[in-house]
Amino acid sequence: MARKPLVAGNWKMNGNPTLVREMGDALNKLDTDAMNVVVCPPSCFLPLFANTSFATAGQDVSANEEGAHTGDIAASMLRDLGCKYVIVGHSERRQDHGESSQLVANKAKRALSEGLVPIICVGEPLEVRESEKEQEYVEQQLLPVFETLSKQELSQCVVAYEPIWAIGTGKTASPEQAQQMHAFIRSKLAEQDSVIAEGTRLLYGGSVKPDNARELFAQKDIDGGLIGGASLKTDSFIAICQATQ
Ligand code: G2H
Repeated sequence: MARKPLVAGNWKMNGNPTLVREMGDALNKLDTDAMNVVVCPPSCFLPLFANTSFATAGQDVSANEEGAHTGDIAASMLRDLGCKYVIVGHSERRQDHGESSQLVANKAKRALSEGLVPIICVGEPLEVRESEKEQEYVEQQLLPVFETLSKQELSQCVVAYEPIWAIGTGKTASPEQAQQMHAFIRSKLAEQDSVIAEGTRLLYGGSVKPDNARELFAQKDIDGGLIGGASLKTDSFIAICQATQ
């Protein structure tokens, strides 16, 4: 089954209305038929992205439907702001906010219930990679997702593998290291359902740049990228989107 490439730009806590305008103008000129392009700005900028030919995403979502949860944002609110996707379980959320893999799975379920596609992030820290336990670590992160989502829900998800040691460090996983983990994640999905495994888009994230994107995206099980720093400049983000072709 052919999987359509997906490139998502995670602005993290960066950007301003000028970047919204520049990125919107540049991406609207991009031929997005052959790939899905997603911009994940801070949620306060989402209303500024109107009438775009690309999709937008939240960077996080509450596992709750509504109510007394100061600072959180509901899936229904992201949907009403035009989002199609939402990132859940980014390592910075797991680290800075103590998010467990069960909470991440609950967030994914809530997002799906409002029609959003969750981009579920997994990835190991350096010490785990050095002790060669990265597959066990990622499997543990995925288990609550498998236990919490129905197969129908799982089939709607995107999974992003982001080794923590490669995030914002300039160190990228080699294409072979990345492919190996992506193939492992796909094999774990296949244990749930082989059709879902074939259809699920798996993104690589961690210091993706225009000069390493093409080789990473050429790997059999890598269907695109979750891009941080390099998504903050129109030229580099567009070059990375084009590297999927
Ligand atoms: C990983 C990635 C985007 P960067 O966090 O999610 O960031 O490309 O800056 O390593």
